[in-house]
Amino acid sequence: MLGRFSRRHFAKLAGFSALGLTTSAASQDSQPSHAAGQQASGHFPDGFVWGTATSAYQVEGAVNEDGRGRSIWDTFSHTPGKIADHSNADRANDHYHRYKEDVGLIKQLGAKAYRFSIAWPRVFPEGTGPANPKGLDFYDRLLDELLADGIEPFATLYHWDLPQSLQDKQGGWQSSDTSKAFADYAGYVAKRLSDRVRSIFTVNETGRFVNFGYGWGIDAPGLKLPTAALNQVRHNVALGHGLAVQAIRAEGRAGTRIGPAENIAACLPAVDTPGNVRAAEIATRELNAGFLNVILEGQYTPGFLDYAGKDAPKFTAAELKIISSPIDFVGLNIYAPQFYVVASDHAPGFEVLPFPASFPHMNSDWLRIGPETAYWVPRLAAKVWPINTIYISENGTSADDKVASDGNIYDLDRIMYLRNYLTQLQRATSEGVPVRGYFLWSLMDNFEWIYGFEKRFGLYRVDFDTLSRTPKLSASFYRNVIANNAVDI
Ligand code: BGP
Repeated sequence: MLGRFSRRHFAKLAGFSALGLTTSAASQDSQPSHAAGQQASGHFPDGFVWGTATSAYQVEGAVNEDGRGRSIWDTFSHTPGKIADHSNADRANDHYHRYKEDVGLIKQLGAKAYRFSIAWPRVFPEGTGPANPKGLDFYDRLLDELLADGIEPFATLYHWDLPQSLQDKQGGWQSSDTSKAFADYAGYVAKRLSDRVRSIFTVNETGRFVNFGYGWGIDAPGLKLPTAALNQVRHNVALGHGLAVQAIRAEGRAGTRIGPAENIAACLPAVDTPGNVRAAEIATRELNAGFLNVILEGQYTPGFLDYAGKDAPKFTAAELKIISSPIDFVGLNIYAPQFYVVASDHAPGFEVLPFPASFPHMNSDWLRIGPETAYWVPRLAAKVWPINTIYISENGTSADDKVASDGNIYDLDRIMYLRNYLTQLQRATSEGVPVRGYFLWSLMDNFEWIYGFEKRFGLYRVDFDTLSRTPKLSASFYRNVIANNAVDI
């Protein structure tokens, strides 16, 4: 079942995968679009932020401790048939109790930043109403530990673990009351933690959880809503993001930095010509119309609204203003190339090419290998939108990560993947693309949603029986990159 829902279906992301796809011939122009060879040394800019990432439900465990409420992922993972290995994250990595050891793992890498998420149902067990007095205690301890070790915390407020009662009461993100509840939660967290957390990601991967969770029934809450309702869900999430930005500005310390972490629809020129690069810019804007573009431009594109027709989200001008509240950075989760495009004479000016069956992928079927994604996606994003700070908020790969007879884990495929993506990212920074940091997914193997513990993305291998953590070879690779502030090309 799971195979049918690979991220190739991301094409349907904004509900209009067919937008403007014509059969016209690929553009044949042949001028290079930029000067080549500007990146010589493999070095990243001074002050580049090297980090790793995890999320609450995937690592914390302790789901019944200290007053935590239920989340939609507790319900979903306990529903038979939803998780490939029939697991759940009741215990996961037990990070809730082992956070000191885990901060030590970050330190051993030499990483200076850590992206984690806060579990909304720990803070407001029912989503709204009285805060749990113990709800932020764990994060207080975690923050103190990180800061004592000189590691800068980046907190994500919503990495998919919606309080179950909001789903039960009001259909979760189907209601704009959830957008408001999210803002209240965001303001509360900012008030309590922004003395130590200076950078906050609002929402992780709207492009995934809206479609997978509310459209195709693959992720929690497992709904299959019709298009109009799905577009409204996405709009409510965008509204929740905007309201949260305002609440954090109102309640948090001055200078708290805010932005989304989005799995941007990754559009790349199939062949690097000026015409195709322009086509990829158009595609970047149109294929991200439902979330990133409305946040950054303050309007739904005419193409999006035309395509949606009667299924378009209902919105007001005042909401668009809230949604596009100024932000400080954009986080881009970058894994696979999704749309290789060429120029087209037909509106809207790009054509998406089909993937050949032989296109290579990593251990996860959906994770096609396209290192240049790490170059084009930030470059095009910075061209299309007024962004002066980009973080790669996630990048990484699963691998089979077997323990060799000598006890080591020789994850050479992960190293190959990282080396190539980082080389392309360095190419972007050397051309002035404003990428300021990189968070490798993931610090350690964890509960990978519908795949359970079957897919391993960590730099550290976790034995889910003993919960011991062991560095893989890629941990040495990454330590070396961080130490040199350069990729070994
Ligand atoms: C992103 C999520 C992460 C992580 C990663 C791997 O979508 O933000 O939480 O899970 O991708 O993806 P998956 O577990 O679906 O293979």
